[in-house]
Amino acid sequence: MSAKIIDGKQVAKDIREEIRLEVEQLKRSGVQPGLAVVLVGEDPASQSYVKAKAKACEEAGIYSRVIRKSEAITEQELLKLIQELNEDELIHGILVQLPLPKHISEDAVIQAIHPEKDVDGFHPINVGNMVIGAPCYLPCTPHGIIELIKRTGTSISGKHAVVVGRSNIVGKPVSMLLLQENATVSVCHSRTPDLGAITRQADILVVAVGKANMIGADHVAPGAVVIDVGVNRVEGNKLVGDVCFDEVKEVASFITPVPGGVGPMTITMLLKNTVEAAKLKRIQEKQEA
Ligand code: NAP
Ligand code: L37
Repeated sequence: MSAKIIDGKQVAKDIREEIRLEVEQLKRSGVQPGLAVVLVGEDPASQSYVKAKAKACEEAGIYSRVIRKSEAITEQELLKLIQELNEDELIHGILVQLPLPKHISEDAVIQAIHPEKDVDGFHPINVGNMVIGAPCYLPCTPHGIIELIKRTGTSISGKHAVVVGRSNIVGKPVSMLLLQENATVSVCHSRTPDLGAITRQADILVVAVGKANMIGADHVAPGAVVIDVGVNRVEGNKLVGDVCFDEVKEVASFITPVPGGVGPMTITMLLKNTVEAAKLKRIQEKQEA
């Protein structure tokens, strides 16, 4: 049996059209959602993601401001920039593209972003609210993953979800969201001794490691839903995921491709959070008036 391919690009397109209509309506009521994206240094992958984020904003009618800073910027200067963006009336969402250069503390920078403008959902207040199931900005990639799983028609409740990777950006938060959806969740990482023994138990397998083709057909149970978060450049500048797509698609029931799977959803959820931030501010202003 060959798996159904989850077309993240198409799902993202559909949701972005809904967002575009919502932005049109907001603009008519006098508010244009605005996003600031801060990019430090010259990392080619980050540059391409930031470009894609700005383009997606433009297509949705969201005001976007990309602020590029040299690798040489000090932590103090970056914190000052964030303070200015916190106070900027045109900006509802602030995203600092990670990773940052080693001399800058990512924690300090994330904590400097006002939680109400933290559309990445990385501020400890948003992370804490996510964990207790309170209202918050959900981190973009994990939120996109849940949306993709739901759109396959798979019910998450009661399933065994296995997540490979435990980063703060993907592995940990997606594990929490799957738990909130009533999955039984296992989280694997580099110290997991027999990875295959765990991943073969998965009804839903989410892989976020960053190692090309590390998950083969022998890691996957027949009929599993497989979400490949990895984005790896291999020889000839080809883009591949963490999952051997050609092999695993013969075993899984659903699988996301790379490119065209999770990536486009990450950007879509960012747009969604930015619109939420603008709506929230408008509500606050109405209450104050
Ligand atoms: P990360 O911070 O490098 O974390 C990688 C995780 O994988 C770590 O938890 C690590 O374990 C674990 N790991 C490493 N080797 C392993 C092994 N052999 N077996 C099991 N686990 C292993 O990466 P990340 O930021 O989560 O990103 C992961 C991948 O997703 C990257 O390719 C990245 O480019 C991609 N990504 C894609 C999107 C998207 O929108 N498509 C968004 C974000 C990231 P330890 O904790 O023990 O070190
Ligand atoms: N929100 N996301 C947020 N904040 C960060 O600090 N680092 C980071 C982050 N990660 C991120 O932006 N990842 C990401 C990865 C892939 C895409 C977008 C964002 C993406 O669009 N991928 C396309 C292919 C892109 C390409 O051709 O290079 C895809 O189809 O997968």
